[in-house]
Amino acid sequence: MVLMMNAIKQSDRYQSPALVVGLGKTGWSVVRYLCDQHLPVVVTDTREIPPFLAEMRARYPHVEFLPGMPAEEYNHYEQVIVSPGVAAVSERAVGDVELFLREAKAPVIAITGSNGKSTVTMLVSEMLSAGGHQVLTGGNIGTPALDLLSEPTPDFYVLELSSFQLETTYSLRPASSVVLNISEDHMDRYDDLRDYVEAKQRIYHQALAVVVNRHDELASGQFDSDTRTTKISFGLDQPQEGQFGVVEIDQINYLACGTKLLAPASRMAMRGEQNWLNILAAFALIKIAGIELSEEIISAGLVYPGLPHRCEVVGEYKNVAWVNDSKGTNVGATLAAIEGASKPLILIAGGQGKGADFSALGNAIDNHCKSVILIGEDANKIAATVNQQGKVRHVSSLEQAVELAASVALQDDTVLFSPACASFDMFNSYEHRGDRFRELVTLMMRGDSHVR
Ligand code: UMA
Ligand code: ADP
Repeated sequence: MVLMMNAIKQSDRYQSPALVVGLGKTGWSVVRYLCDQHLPVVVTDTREIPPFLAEMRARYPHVEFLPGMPAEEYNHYEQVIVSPGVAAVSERAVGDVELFLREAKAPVIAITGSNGKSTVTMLVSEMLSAGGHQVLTGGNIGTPALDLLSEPTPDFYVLELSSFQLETTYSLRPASSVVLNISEDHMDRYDDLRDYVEAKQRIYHQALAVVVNRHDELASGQFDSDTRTTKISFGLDQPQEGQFGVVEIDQINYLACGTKLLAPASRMAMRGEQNWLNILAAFALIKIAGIELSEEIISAGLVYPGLPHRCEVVGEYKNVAWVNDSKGTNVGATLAAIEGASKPLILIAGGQGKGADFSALGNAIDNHCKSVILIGEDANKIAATVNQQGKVRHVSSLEQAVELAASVALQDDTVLFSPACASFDMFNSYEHRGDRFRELVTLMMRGDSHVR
């Protein structure tokens, strides 16, 4: 122990410390990674008491914590490692994913897009595992990438990457990568949609092989015309040879690669055409990474039930279906959920809008919803985009929203909770929000008229 302390002191003396900005999940993984190599670290956060401060103080009491450091001071440090939630602060800043990639020894399959990232990440992981490959999964999905380095080297790393993480990543050379789709998100962080798309497109820059959505020009970008990189496309139409798509025969839709039928789409446990796209993208990522699509791999994708909070049926009561889509945190996700839901539809939406344009949501409410119950900070912004104002109801809590939905729902209706907004005005996270919705629906089904 004394020897180890000396080692820290010695390296402290000879190396200037790295600055870690943000002490959430990512910052804490970076601190552990650097401290466990006895590298000197200084940590800052805008909050006086960030989420992992107590853990850090207990485990690494020597690490200096300097809350509220002004961004101008970051440049005093040679190495600046920023959390994804920190908007670009210094040319020199890198993210945790960059540190991970400098050390990772296995091929990486990298997934981004506005919606479907976590679902496709899980599909690829489950399918590769079913095919007998060792897989480690992380990134934006929740396990910080650096934590994967403490496990034995797998056959593949499967990484979900957000636009924020891609902004500060330079060494990514994925075996295969995809931008699943683009719709407006995080407009409070980017100057315009082009900036957001540019960040997403970084996943393609040095990729060995790419998968593109052939019906989403913003997502596929330069790779629509680029012939230098190995490329496979996916879409819901009939695919050309070697591409993934849907073939209709005798009114049955088959997931297909070229003319080869892989399985009827109805065999998928996950519902909705958005999930046909997701599984096709996952097939393409695996194939282009050099793995044959065996029966085991295909079956694992078909039976995958989906993650909680993504169009998850949480109750059937008096012939009304209650669907939790709390992960619908942008307009694109909620549009897909509305499209895929059984009608007649009562929508519960609202929260923090992140600067989004809600007009497409307003149209969808006019055309597909029997009523909409709005909650949260940006409820009025959503309401303003609906032409048929008679459909709009405002309430001040999720509890009231569930109570009102229960009182107006008729047999065969669906109540869809898909906020199209972030949760932070009323909840800690989208999981917290979705768990509360599930709990309220369960209470309501038990016969409690007062869902509170
Ligand atoms: N902070 C600052 N200065 C800032 C901004 C934040 O000091 O300017 C501090 C906060 O006070 C807080 C800490 O940074 O203490 C939080 O850091 P963070 O917001 O980067 O969050 P982490 O806990 O590190 O989680 C991040 C991702 N969060 C974001 O990108 C906002 C998680 O994705 C991810 O799972 C995790 O790393 C592991 O990789 C969440 C997310 O919402 C699910 N992602 C967005 C999305 O999916 O739309 C991109
Ligand atoms: P992400 O990780 O990109 O947020 P998720 O798989 O967690 O994606 O799903 C987030 C939301 O997007 C959910 O509301 C889900 O129903 C919806 N969704 C999933 N796949 C797609 C898709 N391909 N296109 C549009 N929306 C989708």
